[in-house]
Amino acid sequence: MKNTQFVENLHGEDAFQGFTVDEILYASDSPHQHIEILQTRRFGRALVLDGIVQTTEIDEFMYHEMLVHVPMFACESPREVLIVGGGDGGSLREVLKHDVERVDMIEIDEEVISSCTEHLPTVNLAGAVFDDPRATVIVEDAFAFLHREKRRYDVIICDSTDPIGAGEILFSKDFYALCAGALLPNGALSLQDGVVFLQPEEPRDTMRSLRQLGLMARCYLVAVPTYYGGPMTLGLATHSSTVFEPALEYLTRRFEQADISLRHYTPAHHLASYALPRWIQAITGEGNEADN
Ligand code: AG3
Repeated sequence: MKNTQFVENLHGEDAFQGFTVDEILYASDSPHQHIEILQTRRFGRALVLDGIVQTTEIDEFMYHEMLVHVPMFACESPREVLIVGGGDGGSLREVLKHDVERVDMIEIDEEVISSCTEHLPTVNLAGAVFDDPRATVIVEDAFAFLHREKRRYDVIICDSTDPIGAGEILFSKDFYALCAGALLPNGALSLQDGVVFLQPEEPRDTMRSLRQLGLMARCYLVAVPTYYGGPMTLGLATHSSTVFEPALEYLTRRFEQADISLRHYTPAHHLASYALPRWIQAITGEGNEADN
């Protein structure tokens, strides 16, 4: 490979994606991971953690809008929100478009926040999202935070890396149990669950754990060019059947009242993203919510 090309190794040697890189804007070993921010030729700037592409400027809105607005619009009036991870600030930016009172963002790696503030300003509005008076940024392991804090939330958004290294614990049943305990009765939890064709164990195991904890849980789909290998599964879990199955009229009313400007999410697409192809249903156990 020419050294102007970045190749992601998430799925081993057999299948991979890459970008032409015009400039390495940032490269550093933090106490938690290797952080790179690359100027790519076609995808804008890219955040890469331990060699795995997390987000790119050109398509981050697709991922962040679906991860955030699906749980936010499914709930009647979310006021208190928790973001787990999300150090680039993209999820926080989307949450703050809503009329929320408080957003706690628990990111383990301070250096992701500082490097993205400097080198990924389009994602976090040059760091302005972190300074919003409604936002509290806490640099801590989310597992330890949830274990200690007794605060409960309307919406919990797990904007995590893949279940490798520091991110692995965020896919454990013990972590989901802490999330379930921190979720208000009419609240919603969303999480990223990998590219289902190449990482089928992620949605399979996550759905099983969430349902074993007594939550209603489903996957919904988003196709983001940056995440190689077909659609990504996002997960949605709740204690409330109205949050689980919102009507189109309800979502449309919520969306119109919120009056926010989006590029990807629509109420109709929200519900469409729930409709899974048969092979993905077989992985996630859709239609079999009591499955253990
Ligand atoms: N977090 C999800 C990145 C997943 C990449 N993995 C993959 N392609 N399976 C993104 C963080 C953006 N805020």
